[in-house]
Amino acid sequence: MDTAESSSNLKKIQVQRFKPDDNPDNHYLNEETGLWSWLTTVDHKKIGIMYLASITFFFFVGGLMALLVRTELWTPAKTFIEANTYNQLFTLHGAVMIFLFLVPSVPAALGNFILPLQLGAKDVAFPRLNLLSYYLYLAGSFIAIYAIFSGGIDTGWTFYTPYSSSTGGAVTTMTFGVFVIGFSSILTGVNFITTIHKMRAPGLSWDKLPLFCWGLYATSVIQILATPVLAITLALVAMERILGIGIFDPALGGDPVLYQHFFWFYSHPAVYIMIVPGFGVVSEIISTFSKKHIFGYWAIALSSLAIAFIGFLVWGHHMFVSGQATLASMVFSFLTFLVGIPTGIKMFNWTATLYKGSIKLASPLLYIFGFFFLFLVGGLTGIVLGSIALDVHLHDTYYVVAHFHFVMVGGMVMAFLAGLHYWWPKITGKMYNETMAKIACGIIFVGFNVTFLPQFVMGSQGMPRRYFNYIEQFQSFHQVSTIGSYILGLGFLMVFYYLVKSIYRGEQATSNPWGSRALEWQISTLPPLHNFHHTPVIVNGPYDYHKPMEEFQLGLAESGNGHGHDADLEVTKEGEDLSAE
Ligand code: HEM
Ligand SMILES: [Cu+2]
Repeated sequence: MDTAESSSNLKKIQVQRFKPDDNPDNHYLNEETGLWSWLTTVDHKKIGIMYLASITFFFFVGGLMALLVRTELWTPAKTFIEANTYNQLFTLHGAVMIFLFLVPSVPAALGNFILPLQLGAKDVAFPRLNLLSYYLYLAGSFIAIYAIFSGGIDTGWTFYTPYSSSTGGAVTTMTFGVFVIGFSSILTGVNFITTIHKMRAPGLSWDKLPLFCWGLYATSVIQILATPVLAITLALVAMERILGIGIFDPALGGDPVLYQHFFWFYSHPAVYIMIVPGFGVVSEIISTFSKKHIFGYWAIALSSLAIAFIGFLVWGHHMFVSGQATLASMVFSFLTFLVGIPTGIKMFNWTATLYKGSIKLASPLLYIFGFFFLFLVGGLTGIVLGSIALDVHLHDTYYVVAHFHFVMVGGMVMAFLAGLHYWWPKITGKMYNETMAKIACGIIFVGFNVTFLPQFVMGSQGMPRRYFNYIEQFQSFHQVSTIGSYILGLGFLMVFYYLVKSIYRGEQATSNPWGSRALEWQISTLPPLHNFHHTPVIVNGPYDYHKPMEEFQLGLAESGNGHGHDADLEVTKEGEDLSAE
């Protein structure tokens, strides 16, 4: 066939093709067993799974708090909890969802598992640092949970001063927890950047790098540059509280607007920590399920970096009504609109990839379609909020709440679920119930819209966020929203149910159930402990669907030792003698 002919044109790399075994006896789950082997593992796959278990736990903790908040809002006055408890609940909901769930969700959980597999590496660059990151995350999370029981916090997840400098409760403990988690995030960023630079298999040039890796790369840059600012800011708040140094509190001679600058200098880029890796997941899934080369590879890869860069220049759009100079507001507003350009480029390229593809509407793609619709609404309402005149009216209303939930839940959580379904067979070796997955996706989509669409309406009519009481005019909106949140909760529970069930009862997954060309699907399921039996040599790109499948079965480097960049290897066709150098 012309398979061999086309690959023999590439004179540089020697390749022998072999099919991955579908059910090998030794894999990463049975080579080391027992609790201790998990707790001390430096295997990126197991660390990824530990993150996955942890974020799932915190997702349901945060979700429970959200349901309590929504239930309390059933009536305009007190329904069943005290106002103070209510303030603590929405604060913890926000803090848990952002710092304990969303920031580590795709990068630390899915990224850890998939990144080295996509690079053809046997692990991340610093495996022990990776384990340390996990324990820092866990330690920070426990400190944050401890804060709940030692007084609670009611400042909102933004910890705005001067309130956070003076209110009682466990603000210092909580900020310390977030500080520790911040280090986990920074170290993961360092690890991933080094891994992508240094651990790519021979032949895996930058133009063959999967777009998920590009997404993680852009995210890591933000994590390294922005997180330290948050850490210092929270340390300053703690110093103000403990030592009475006047930094942000006007009563002590400080400036509260300074706090807002510091906070949003991290937290706007942080929203991209939460969404850019999701973009990477979208690209992988779209290409796999439309069996087409991704349209505009470089446009998608570079727009992630562009978003990461512009994301550093727009923080002032959170401060249009904080007494910021009008000129500064205008500049921030203009720069905010610019974010729409690289994001629009991505949307265009994804749509163009689907166009005339042979689309298979499996559950991961269904979640991606949910992402498309919801993220589009989230992004466009962001442009609305970025217009100064409109934001003066909408600031701190339910419109903002709806906007960022469309982005964070409709965008990132949907992308996360899509990625989880997509890579689930590789991670667990099992197939979940596809019908249930489709139904759950539908329930989540409907529940989400019922919850958050009414919030745009009430917000634009003036319903403020974070209020315990409200005027009766808004009651029906709030009630619809509350019902929606139960539907949404049901959908998430269902996902949890069938995924966990699949581990025990699911059908055995083959090594490449989606027929993907990407490297992580070319190894056996479950992956071996060190991922690749031999160093793979990358000849084709991860989206080369125009080439026959046989070309994608793993090649092995002639003298691979797991680190090698053997430059002068030659290409041979299937079965040819490898020893002929
Ligand atoms: C990409 C992921 C995004 C996430 C995760 C996100 C998240 C958030 C969050 C959490 C807030 C609320 C801040 C608060 O507590 O007051 C917010 C507000 C805001 N977002 Fe986004 N956002 C994203 C994208 C965008 C985009 C694309 C734009 C504009 C192009 C945008 C513009 C704004 C503006 C102007 C506000 C301030 C609204 C106000 O305070 O009145 N956001 N966003
Ligand atoms: Cu922002």
